[in-house]
Amino acid sequence: MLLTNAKIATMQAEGPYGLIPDGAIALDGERIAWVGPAQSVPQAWRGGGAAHDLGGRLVTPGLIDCHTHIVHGGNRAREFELRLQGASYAEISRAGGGIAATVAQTRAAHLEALVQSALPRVDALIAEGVTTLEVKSGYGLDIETEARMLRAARAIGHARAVTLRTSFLGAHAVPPEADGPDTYIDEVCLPALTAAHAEGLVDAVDGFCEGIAFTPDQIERVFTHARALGLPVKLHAEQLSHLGGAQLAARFGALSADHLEYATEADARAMAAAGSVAVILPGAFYTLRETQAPPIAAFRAHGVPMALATDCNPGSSPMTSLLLAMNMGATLFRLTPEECLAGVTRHAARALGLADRGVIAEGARSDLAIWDAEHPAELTYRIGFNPLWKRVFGGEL
Ligand code: DI6
Ligand code: FE
Repeated sequence: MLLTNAKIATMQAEGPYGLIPDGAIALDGERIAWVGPAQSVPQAWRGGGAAHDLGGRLVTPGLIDCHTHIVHGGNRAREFELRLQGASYAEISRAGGGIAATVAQTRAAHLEALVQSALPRVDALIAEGVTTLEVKSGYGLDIETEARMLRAARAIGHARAVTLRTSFLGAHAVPPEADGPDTYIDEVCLPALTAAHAEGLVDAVDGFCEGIAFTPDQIERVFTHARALGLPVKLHAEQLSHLGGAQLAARFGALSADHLEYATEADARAMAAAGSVAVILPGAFYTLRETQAPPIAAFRAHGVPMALATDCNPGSSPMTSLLLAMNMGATLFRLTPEECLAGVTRHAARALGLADRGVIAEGARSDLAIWDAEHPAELTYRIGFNPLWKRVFGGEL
């Protein structure tokens, strides 16, 4: 398939957006065979059967939402009301609400219910050009429900034209029945990880390092186990306070550290040295009405790649729009529109350890988003408007 008459934001590192103003893309099934200026299309691809004139439309890599909790039972609209009346996220969590409330609803949902309730949210992301989606467990907090969440995630990957990547997040919260965090880690979380991994359900291991969740020492035990199983790690770090999670993640060569509102310059330096991506989650910052912004300037100065994601979850970020996350990244954190687009393409791929996507380049996966837009900055600039025309997933328009 040859796509012609396209404005292409390749997102290759050279030049703004790696832009080709009048370009063409040759797709050989699941892989991109060639991309370049219209006048240089290789002879073999000229005059072939399946040419599509895109009418000058904008083409970007398929978008990647690299941090979601999109599989979960129920919702927390009632807590949203309580927070508007003044209760804080941490207070609600200490009173047994918050993550624990979603755990109860997730445990009560069978596999098919988890899949069916997640699909409309997944479809909202797909409608915005998402072709790769990460999904975490972490609302089961027992061996069976953690596995069921991940099975639901895998089922979604089979039900829709989207690549699904899973992260095991057993260290998300201490469940109400547990005899303290240490016992929970040793007797539930680590065995749950072993079991889920044995079933082929785990692509990466995540944790929540926070006062209302787990200490760096406890997370380190989870990471050590992940390493023994040969699984990459990532971490919710420095979201509500600074506990040292970002540097712990860096020490383990983490794919990413996520949230990072309270991260420091030293954290940025450690993450740069480790090659860990900073995953910025403006939906949670916005929903929790945080005032401390992540240290974007330090990430920039130290060359830490920044990704952007929805953090779609029923508590701190009930958001199913990656385009809105891009707009928030720019307006709340002063990311440039180019950084926002790199954050949902090239850098998001890296946050998932995927080297074959996130750019339009020879050999990369044929995952594309085609937009009714003239310039890539439009994707970040608009609020609540979806200019997607079509997606290409694995070479299929
Ligand atoms: N940080 C978050 O923002 C979400 N999880 C996490 O570790 C919140 C999850 C929730 O409130 O249900
Ligand atoms: Fe999260």
